Amino acid sequence: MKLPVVVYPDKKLKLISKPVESFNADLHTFLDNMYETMMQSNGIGLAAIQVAKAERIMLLCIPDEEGEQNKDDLLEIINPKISNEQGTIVYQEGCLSVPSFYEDIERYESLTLDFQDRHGKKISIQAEGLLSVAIQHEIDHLDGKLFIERLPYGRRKKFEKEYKKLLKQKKNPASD
Ligand code: Y12
Ligand code: CO
Repeated sequence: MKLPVVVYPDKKLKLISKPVESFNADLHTFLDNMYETMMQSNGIGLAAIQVAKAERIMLLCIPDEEGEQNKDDLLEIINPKISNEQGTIVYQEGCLSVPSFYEDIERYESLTLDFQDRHGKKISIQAEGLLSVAIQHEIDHLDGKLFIERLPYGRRKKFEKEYKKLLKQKKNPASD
């Protein structure tokens, strides 16, 4: 089932998500629904708060060299912790909760991610490049932070002005 995506400036996106304690059938159904929502929305990453659940859950499905997303590459990440952050990378980020906006954001180039899978099993991976960027973007969601909050003052102001205009157009398309 595709779930509705929470869109900025909804205040839910500012909530700090809580750790998952039960790795039960309800969690598995929720993860399956998140996957459908992400894929049907053309996303490569989705955090639970983006579908209104304030729990430390995120999905990532990074495209391969041909740009295809394969279910074998799906990462279901629960209660993540990052460490060993190194280097910097600038990547143009987008977010399903901030539709139509893409901005260059600086992140760590590589990191170690420790998390639990849908059964509660502990997993550790090394990430670099786009995977590292996407992990940091989604962990920000779990901490109530959006990528636009990482923009310098001037770019953030410009974003707010353009976004307001876009929301107005969406509300009243006849006014353009
Ligand atoms: C780099 C890139 C992305 C992330 C985090 C995950 N972000 C996304 O998955 C964003 C997806 C997205 C999809 C959109 O829809 C289409 O392209 C059809 C989209 O388009 C519109 O809103 C109109 C915007 C974003 C981290 C790092
Ligand atoms: Co996002």
